[in-house]
Amino acid sequence: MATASHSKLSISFFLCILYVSIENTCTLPLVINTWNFNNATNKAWTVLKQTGTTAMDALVAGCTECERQQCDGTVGFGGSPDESGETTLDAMVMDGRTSDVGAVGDLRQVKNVIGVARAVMEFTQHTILVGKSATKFAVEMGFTSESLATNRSVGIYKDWKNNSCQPNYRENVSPDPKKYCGPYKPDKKYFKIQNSRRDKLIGRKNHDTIGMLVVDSDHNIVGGTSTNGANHKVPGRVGDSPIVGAGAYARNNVGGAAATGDGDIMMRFLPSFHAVMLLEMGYTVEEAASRSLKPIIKYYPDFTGAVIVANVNGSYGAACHGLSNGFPYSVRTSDMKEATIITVPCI
Ligand code: SD4
Repeated sequence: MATASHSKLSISFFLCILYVSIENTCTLPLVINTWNFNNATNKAWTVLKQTGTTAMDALVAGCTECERQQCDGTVGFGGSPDESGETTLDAMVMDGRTSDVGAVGDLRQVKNVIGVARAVMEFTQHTILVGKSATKFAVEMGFTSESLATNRSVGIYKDWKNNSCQPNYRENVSPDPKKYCGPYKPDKKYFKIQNSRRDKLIGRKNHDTIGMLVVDSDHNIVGGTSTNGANHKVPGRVGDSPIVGAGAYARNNVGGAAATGDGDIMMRFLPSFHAVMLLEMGYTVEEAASRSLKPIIKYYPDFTGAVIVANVNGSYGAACHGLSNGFPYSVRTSDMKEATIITVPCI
């Protein structure tokens, strides 16, 4: 009898350990974001704890902090100049209560891109605005128009020009974009037999978006992203970050997800939407995160990227692919005094 209950105890102890090791669960509220951007996490947390604020206020404040601090040089102004040397920005916000979304792509000359994304949600019936017209909208809404260039972005651009415009996102054009700068023309001799992006242009060092999820004490969830996209992109390029379901997704009663990495590849698979659908089907946050990357890996085995996932009850996790040192994300819950960085190994 004693032995039976002892083994029962050890089995449940084992199951508990197993559960803890695959699923982090916290007391709400919860703020979680990609990479080790813990100042953004703490900022969102502080705003969330003030009276009269919403999860959306917290998310926008957290991502704005990252834009101001130019997190890793890949969020905010002064990073990732395009082929013409200009920094352009992408961002989105999504409210899980209503499925309301605001997004902006290829935004020029306005620093607070996540603020503009929120303005698209709050002051229009549209979902996404892009390019110079988005700048005009932003100025109408009270944002300042100013140059996003810095000494750093000018230096990155000059080095790239001096290096024969390498690395380079063009393909199937003349002159050979692997050797020469443009202008380019289509190469008529070319027949496409493989999917694009056979070269690894996106890695840990040139690409980091902040993707954030906030779950308030009433289980409301919001998600959002902010980035300056890909270094040396073709002007006009919009990445995955402002695309709903790709950059981020949030649905009340279920959960949310946000992605970072090679957006040109990742947006083809809507990993954030996919992860939330997997949560809805009953998968754990960890399973939803890793399963959402599986179709991408199947078609693009060399892609680099990661996804964070949270459900509305406070479980959270992440998965990554192609990052040799794993993927760090930052989280803060009621059980923590400060934002905590957790690193997951890649699948
Ligand atoms: C993009 N996904 O524009 C973004 C950049 C990024 O980690 O996430 N980097 O492709």
